[in-house]
Amino acid sequence: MMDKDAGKKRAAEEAAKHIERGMTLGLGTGSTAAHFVDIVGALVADGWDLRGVPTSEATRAHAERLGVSIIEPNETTIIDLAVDGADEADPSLNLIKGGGAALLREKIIAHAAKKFIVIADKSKRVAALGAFPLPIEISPYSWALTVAALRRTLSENGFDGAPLELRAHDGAPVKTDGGNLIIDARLGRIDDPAALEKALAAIPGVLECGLFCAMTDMVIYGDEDGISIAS
Ligand code: ABF
Repeated sequence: MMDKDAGKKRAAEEAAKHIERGMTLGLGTGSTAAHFVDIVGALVADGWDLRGVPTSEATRAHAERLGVSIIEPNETTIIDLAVDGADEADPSLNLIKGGGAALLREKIIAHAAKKFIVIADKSKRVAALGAFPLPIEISPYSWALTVAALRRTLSENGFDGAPLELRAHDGAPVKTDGGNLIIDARLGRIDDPAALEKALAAIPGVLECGLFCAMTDMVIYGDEDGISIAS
């Protein structure tokens, strides 16, 4: 049985080779990205001049505990390198993200970064996206109307009747750091993720979806034997 955490750690260590002194770093969310934040914290403790832009309140708290200086996304327009996890990554480096409900801030930071590197254990490597339910962040103001529009758009894009689930925890809807809701769409296989990403973005009330297309520079997969890099 592969030790997933060892793979995650290896991938984070490989990504850390891209850190240079003075960088502003986009800090991802999830258990894999947490290993990268740990490394950034160790470098800061060693005197490296680094700043972190967190993609979630959880990552902010983790980075602050390690003494990493935090800079807010509305205080900077420069992110030299962003490193984050993913739920799935295909051979074209398209991703599904959002299992951790941080996809809106993650996508803003990933898109703004000069270089965006994804770190993952090898279980995230897929031939095609979609086995992992697609997270879609929607406004709580209009969720019933938005879900109806979502069903129509999915049907028009070949996903008629796809099960949609309002993400909940202990019976209450999950709220993102931004106070929004998450719909998880069980699509099965997404053959044209870029087309679907564009169609979903056109729906008023859909704030973001977990398809990250044509924005990843490198995916570093870790496993018990070492790492493999897709770029
Ligand atoms: C975050 O990390 C999310 O977008 C993604 O769902 C999650 C992956 O979590 P983990 O690294 O714990 O598998 O970036």
